[in-house]
Formats: sequence, structure tokens, C-alpha cells
Amino acid sequence: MDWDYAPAPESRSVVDIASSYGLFIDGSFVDPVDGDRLKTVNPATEEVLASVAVAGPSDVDRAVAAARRAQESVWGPMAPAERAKYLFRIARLVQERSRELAVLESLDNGKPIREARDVDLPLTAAHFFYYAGWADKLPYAGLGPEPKPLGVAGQVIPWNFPLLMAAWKLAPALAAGNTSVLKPAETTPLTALHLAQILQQAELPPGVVNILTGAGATGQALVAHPGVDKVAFTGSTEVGKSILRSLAGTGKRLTLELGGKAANIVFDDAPIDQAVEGIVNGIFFNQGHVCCAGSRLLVQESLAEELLARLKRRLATLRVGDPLDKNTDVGAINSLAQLDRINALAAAGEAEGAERWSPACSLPDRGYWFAPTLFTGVAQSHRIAREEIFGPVLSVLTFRTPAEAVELANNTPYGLSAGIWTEKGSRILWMAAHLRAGVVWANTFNRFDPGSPFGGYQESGFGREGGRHGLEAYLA
Ligand code: TAP
Repeated sequence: MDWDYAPAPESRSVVDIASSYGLFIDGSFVDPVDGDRLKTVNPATEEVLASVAVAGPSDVDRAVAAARRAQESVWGPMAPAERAKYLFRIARLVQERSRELAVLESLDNGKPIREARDVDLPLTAAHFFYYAGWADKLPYAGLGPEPKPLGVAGQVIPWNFPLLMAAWKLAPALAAGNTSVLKPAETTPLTALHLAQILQQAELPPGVVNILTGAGATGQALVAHPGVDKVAFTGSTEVGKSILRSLAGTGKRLTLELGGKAANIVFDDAPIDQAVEGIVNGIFFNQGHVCCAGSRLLVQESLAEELLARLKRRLATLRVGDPLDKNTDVGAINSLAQLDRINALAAAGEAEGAERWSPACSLPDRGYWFAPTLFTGVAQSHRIAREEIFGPVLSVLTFRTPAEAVELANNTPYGLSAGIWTEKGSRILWMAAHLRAGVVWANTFNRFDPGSPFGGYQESGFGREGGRHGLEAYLA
């Protein structure tokens, strides 16, 4: 029997969105020097949510100078246990204001409220809690008896997990005694700006965190600024490579968290219903806007027909639509530019001969939408098997032996994550040892924990975020 779902919209009134926001520099919201602004829209409705300042080079100068002052005069010399108290306070305030922040994230990003509420917000708070615990234990992190902060961190983040990525960057940097200038993505600046309000509420000393909104040029000016000691970037491989080139020879420390094209590998002895859920979570979570998404399904040939039939039945039950509805599984694509990229790659899949399938689902008239899609008959040479689509599109390939699965999985310039589904523990261990991926999940997918390191090989970048390993990037 099919159930009909009545609408269950979360209230928008839990968040006050200002009509315009300034830059957060030295503890205050200020106007940009050259006065430029951009508009951020709700991708589900195309409604303008707010006007946001664009930071130019003089604003970057001001923010870096404020971060330097704060690092040298307050945050660096502060007793580590005192720094921990601020991080604990921020974590608790994020929890207290999590409903407001979840709604704001859903509005600005397009992600389902269920995910913002149950994933982004709890993990954001967990990151601050986790690194708060490290602040006074740095000599025990295995990084030397007296590890020292690097100074000022320039941190640039993408639009897919805006608040969570801010937490991934800020929490370890601050715990290690650094100060930060953070640039959120152009299309999702709002939760970082509300986090700035939380930092004020926590009475974090001015200048310890500065938030500069703007587009790529702001990020470029920030990472190139001579006053920045360490650059942490999460985003596309293309921009990551250009940052790597621009930093060569400067002596700045750099970590890059870039794209991925993960294989989710299902053997014929896998728990099949669990695997179907894992595949769905792997590629349709957050509309597939996930660097470690399981965008390539490798299924053992003997299981392929049955698995695909069950997968298609499951996809037909996904609810696509209003991100603020608590029943929604798949929300809006974050921007028109991203929708164009997804459409172009899906068209390339068809042109190259793969078979396209989507469940019947009606998409809203306004906003940016893409139905959950899978491609069968995919060859390794197809663009949809090689390029990151960063959308709700699954490419299905088959294999016969574990060795062939490994060869297919590793046949990518990336190396961020992989999934294995089998009931055999020995096979899991053998596969994990042979897969070139920073994270390998077994009989699960897209599980995150602040205590667990995350990062890539090859064109997925270098350096680790999370866990004890995540501190290393911020200590000398
Ligand atoms: P990008 O275009 O690379 O943007 C990432 C951030 O860098 C944004 O804040 C962007 O600003 C800024 N930026 C753009 N050009 C820059 C430049 N020349 N110098 C410095 N900063 C610059 O990526 P995106 O479209 O936001 O995100 C999608 C990509 O990020 C995907 O490829 C995805 O795989 C990757 N990603 C990776 C991870 C991890 S952990 N590996 C996590 C999330 C996303 P604007 O927004 O204003 O352009």
C-alpha cells in the first residue's frame, strides 16, 4: 500500500533574515570599503533572501590585520583551557540555535530540512565540542611536545555544507591557537554570517574569526595575501590546482579538500536492502552535492538485475520538492550554474550511449531542480563515469571479480572515498587495503564523525580534516 504524505512544512519564522549583511571583521559587522554587494537566493524558489557584502582587497587587508592582532595579543597567548571554554560555548550556542540555523541552511542552500536538522547541525556542534576537548591537550596529539600555532589561517569553503564546512575549518584552527579569516561560498553565505552573530554572543575576542563574503575573487585575494600563514581550501579540483600554483614558493602551509568520484561496490553476498539504502544515501543525500558521494555504483554482475530492480523501486519512493517540508528527501540544486553543469553531463551520458532512467516525479515550476537519475550501460570511458557530476546522478557499472572491482574503482584521478558491501569481513579488509581512497566505508556510506580523519589522494587533495590528524594542519 502507498502512503500519501500531507505537507509538513517547517516554520520559516524561526529565523530572522536581515535584508542586508556586512562583513564580519574584528568582532563587528562592517560595510565593505568599495561598497560592492551580491544577492543570495533561495534555490528552491529563486526568491532573493538577502544582500550580502562583497569583500575587496582592502577588506581582506583589514580582516587579515585584525586576525594577526588577535593572534599575537589575545588568542595565541591565552591559556589553552581558556580557549577551550570559548569553543565549548560556541558549540552550545550552535545547539541552542540549531533550529534557526537548520532552517536558514535549508533556505540558502536548498537542502532538505531533515538533513540540515539531522546531519549538518549536529555535526557542526560536534566539531566544536570535539576540538574544544583538544585545545588543552595539544602536547598529547603526537605532534611533538610543544606544538605551536601557525598564525593566521585563510580558509575558503564551498556551498554544499556551508555551516558544517565552516566548523570543519574553524574548530581545529582555533583549538590550535590560530586565528582565521573565512570566506564562505558566494551562493551560501548566510549561515556563516549567523555563526558570526553566535561568535559575538560567545564573546569571542574580536579578530579571532573574521568572515568575508564574496565570490571567487575574494577567495583569491585571501589565499594570496602575504599576511596569511596557512591556507585551507575545500572546493573544486580546478580551483585547488590554481591555489597550489599560486602558493608555490611562498612558504605558506596548504591543505586541499577537493572533488571525488567514489565507487560504491556491491558484492552478490551483500545485505541487499541495506545496500539499496546505502546507495541511495550515497548519491541522493544532499542532492549528490557531496565530494565523497558514491557516484559510481559498481555491482557484481550476478546481482545487477535484482539490485537495479530494487533500487528503482526505492527511487520511486523518494520525495523531491520543498526543502522545508520535513518529508522531503531530495531538495533543490544549489544554483542555476550547478544545474547547467548537471544537465550538460547527463546529456553527455545519453550522447555517449548510456541508458538514462528517473522515477516519475513532478518537479516544482520555479527554482532549480533535477530528478534523481541513474545511468546503466555505462562504460569506463564515458564522461559520467570519470567526471564529478556533483548532482543526483548515479552511474552504474558491473564487475565479476574483486580484482576487477578494485581496478574499476581505482581507475579515476580522484581518491576521496569508497564503499564496500559484502558479508565477508576478510573481503572488506582486502578491498580496503587495495582501494586508493582516503575513506573506505564498509556496509554503510556517508558516515561522518569529528574524531575520524577525512581527506583524499591524488586529485582529491591532500591533508586531513577531523580527528587528531586534523590538528596537524594547524600546528608547527
Ligand atoms: P569552487 O568553485 O572551487 O569554490 C570553492 C570556494 O572557493 C568558494 O568559496 C569559491 O567562491 C572559492 N573560489 C572560487 N575561485 C577561487 C579562487 N581562484 N581562489 C580562491 N578561492 C576561490 O567549488 P564549489 O563550486 O563551491 O564546490 C563544488 C566543488 O567542491 C566540487 O568539486 C566538490 O567536490 C568540491 N568539494 C570538496 C569537498 C571535500 S571535503 N573534498 C567538500 C565539498 C566540496 P565562490 O563560491 O564565490 O565561487
